[in-house]
Amino acid sequence: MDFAMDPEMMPGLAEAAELARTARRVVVLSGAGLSAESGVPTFRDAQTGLWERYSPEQLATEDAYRADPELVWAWYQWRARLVRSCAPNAGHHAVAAWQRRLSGSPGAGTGHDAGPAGSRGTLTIATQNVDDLQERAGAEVMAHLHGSLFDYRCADCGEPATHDPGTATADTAGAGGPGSTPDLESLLRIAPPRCAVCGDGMLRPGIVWFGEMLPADALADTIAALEDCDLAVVIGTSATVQPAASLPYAALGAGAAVVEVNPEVTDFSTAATVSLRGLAGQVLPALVPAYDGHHGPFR
Ligand code: BV8
Ligand code: ZN
Repeated sequence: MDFAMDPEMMPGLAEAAELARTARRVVVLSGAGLSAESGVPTFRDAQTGLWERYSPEQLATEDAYRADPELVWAWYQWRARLVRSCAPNAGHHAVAAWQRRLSGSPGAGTGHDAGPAGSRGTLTIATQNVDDLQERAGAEVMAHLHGSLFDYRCADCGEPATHDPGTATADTAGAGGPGSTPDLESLLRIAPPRCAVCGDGMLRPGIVWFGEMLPADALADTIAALEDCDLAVVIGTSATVQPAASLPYAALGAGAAVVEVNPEVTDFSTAATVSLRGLAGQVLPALVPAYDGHHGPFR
């Protein structure tokens, strides 16, 4: 078993890799840390550029949107454009490859790593992340528990809407801050488009704000998957925001093993079966089982 990382280097890695090799019903629960190595700031990382002066917790609420829709709308447009300028990292690709290998999908490739025709298991992804990097790495994501930067709806009639946030511009280059040019300041306020259905409402991002319920189906499907899995992998979340932070316990309660991947200790670390102190982009490629080409188990 060749690791990019030496198992001796990281306590628990060999145990976690063995759990990954034999697991057939895997659930991945991911947080902002999975996208950190792609350059997407985690929710609590200091805001950069023009946005340094604002606290994300204050902006990510309906009250903030109602009080200053142009500011909140501009913040989400900035974040969407920033995500557009980032690429999936090795962690996203490892999860996507694992999903393909377990499902035996043609995308698993035809060579050494190909899975046999037909499914040998499942890997279900539920994420707290509002970016689309896991999809852009080729994976199927069952649930975006906190919504997506690329979904929109009318704040009044609720009708879904399409909107293109555009691509990276000067404001996403981290420019701005004191003495920034006046046009960058104007990027702090952008009027949300009007709803094409009711004509009155403004568009809002399809994001779950603090104080808002998570999408009921997404939450129920995630809990059901966790209660049925034999392994859950919790990647890059500080386990502070509820109810998402309680989800890993559903897997533990159902008797599954739970592996945590985080460079920091979290409130969940002591409950995890194995807690790996490392970066997603380094640890996950070492966890994903390499298929040995026969119809037997993963090597
Ligand atoms: C709700 C979208 C109530 C916004 C987000 C108990 C039960 C229910 C609710 C509550 C409760 N207690 C408190 C609440 C209220 C609140 C809450 O949890 N507050 C917290 C602050 C205490 N919860 C809510 O409001 C939720 N709603 O419950 O509704 C209700 C009930 C009944 C009826 C009506 C309403 C809604 C919560 C969703 C909020 N929206 N996101 C946006 O993005 O703009 S949450 C947002 O913050 C993220 O999605 C993420 O989930 C969360 C944390 O963000 P981060 O800290 O950045 O990310 P993360 O936690 O993932 O931390 C980064 C981690 O990565 C770190 O651990 C770091 O070490 C690690 N890392 C860094 N680099 C790497 C890495 N790991 C691996 N590799 C690396 N390279
Ligand atoms: Zn409307």
